[in-house]
Amino acid sequence: MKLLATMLLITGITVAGQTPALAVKAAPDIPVASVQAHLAEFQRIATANGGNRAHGRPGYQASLNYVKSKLDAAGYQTRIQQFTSSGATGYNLIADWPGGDANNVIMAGGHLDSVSRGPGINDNGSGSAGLLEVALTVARQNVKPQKHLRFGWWGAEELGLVGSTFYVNSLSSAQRGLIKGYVNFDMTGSPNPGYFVYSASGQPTGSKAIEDLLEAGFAGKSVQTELTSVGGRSDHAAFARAGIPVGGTFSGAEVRKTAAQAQKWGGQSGVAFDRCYHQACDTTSNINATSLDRHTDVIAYALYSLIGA
Ligand code: DPN
Ligand code: CA
Ligand code: ZN
Repeated sequence: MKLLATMLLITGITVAGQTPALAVKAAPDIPVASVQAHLAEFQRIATANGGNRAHGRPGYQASLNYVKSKLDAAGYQTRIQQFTSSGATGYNLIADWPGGDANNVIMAGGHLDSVSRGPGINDNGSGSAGLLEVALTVARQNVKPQKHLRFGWWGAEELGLVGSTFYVNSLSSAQRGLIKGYVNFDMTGSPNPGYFVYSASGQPTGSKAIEDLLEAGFAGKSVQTELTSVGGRSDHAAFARAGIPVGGTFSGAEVRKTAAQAQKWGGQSGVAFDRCYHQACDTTSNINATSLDRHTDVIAYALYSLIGA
């Protein structure tokens, strides 16, 4: 009885009397307050460092230190990768969760830099904070995945996908071949939000399996989605060019919400999904908490499924 209770605890399955065949962990519901706490820290960092977290500026370095220290304390193997862009040193943060099949790697990532005009809390504090909280949840639950899980926080995306491209170029073709999927999260808390999934057909190696999985994650929360063709506008493009299957979610940027979209998702039609896109007003006030919560839960859902948690 004691052994059975322990087993049920470990597997997270609570149905009494049923012995699970596999130790499958249900995808966690990430508390949005935990994600918002990371955003508050990014905002504090920007405010203390000239109002931004941009490549080559002290606010970027402070953001990197914040994310890295959280991951280190949680048991991740972290690594900072340096590169040079526009005469300044840039940094990627790579974090590996120990364990899983090293020949089957699943990656999730987003860019950590802001533009120099503002603090970049939606673009892309939102994706960065969501990825961080999902990573910390994996650690807290001591997930033992089948596949190997790796996260990336990219530098200098706003200068043209510089950090993610540098990372992909640093891999041998054999190493690239081990990465079975890359999921990108860039802008997830837009104030007039949409629930977009990257269209697999909009990428050289867009993954229909990842597209379906992300759609299923939203459907499980009764949120309708639309496919969007994000092309080369974020870091997934660096992975797609290297032949790695990619996907992602997005809550919208400068494009205006249509009447049909406002009908479906609420919010204001004829207004940009993010009116503060690349502006000084991209602060913690520029975040829709419901969007941040839903997109982050879908990040967790997709990753737990992809790694075989
Ligand atoms: N990465 C942002 C940018 O290029 O400014 C915003 C963005 C993300 C746009 C995802 C499209 C898709
Ligand atoms: Ca949640
Ligand atoms: Zn941007």
